Amino acid sequence: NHHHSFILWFTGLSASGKSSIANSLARRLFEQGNQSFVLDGDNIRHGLNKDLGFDEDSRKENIRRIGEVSKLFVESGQIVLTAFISPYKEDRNVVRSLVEEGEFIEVYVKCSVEECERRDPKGLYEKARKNEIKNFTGISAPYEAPDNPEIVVDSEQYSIEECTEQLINFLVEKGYI
Ligand code: GGZ
Repeated sequence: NHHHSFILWFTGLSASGKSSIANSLARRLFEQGNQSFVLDGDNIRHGLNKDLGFDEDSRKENIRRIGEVSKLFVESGQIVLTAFISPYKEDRNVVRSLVEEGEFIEVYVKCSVEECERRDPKGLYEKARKNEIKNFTGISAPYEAPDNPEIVVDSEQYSIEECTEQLINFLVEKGYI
């Protein structure tokens, strides 16, 4: 069962390192001759999904659209890396069911709320604590960790480079690249 196009679906809290790891992995893949494309808040929430907020229904619709776009990428023969919190199991499983078996690789970027809050690169956790941002994942909105992700990278314990290396090893071992 050999796949050349697939979705690497990163899920995890804000500031867990999803985008950094996805972008670092995309660079590594490129160096090895594998074209890929990263979808994240920068190119999706500021464009296609700029009409969506962060209430439960909006997040669901955010993930649904990203899933459909990712499916198109897979159909066009690409490797797509998505970096969204995607806090609901059900919504991630909907995306999983859109593509063929083996084409959806769930990557859980594991990092505690405490550590994400310590990092707080954009000051969002601080604002969430003061209730200046409502429905903030990990503070005032839920995050449902995956039960059976294809791979877990522990970004609390390991660096971006180490997590990237673990993902490359996974992809090689499973015959994806
Ligand atoms: C969570 C929020 C919120 C709320 C704004 N909750 O660290 P960031 O800034 O760059 O990443 C977060 C991003 C989350 O968007 P996603 O599309 O990944 O979320 S979801 O999959 O749940 O739809 C954060 C910022 O947007 N942000 N408000 N209330 N993150």
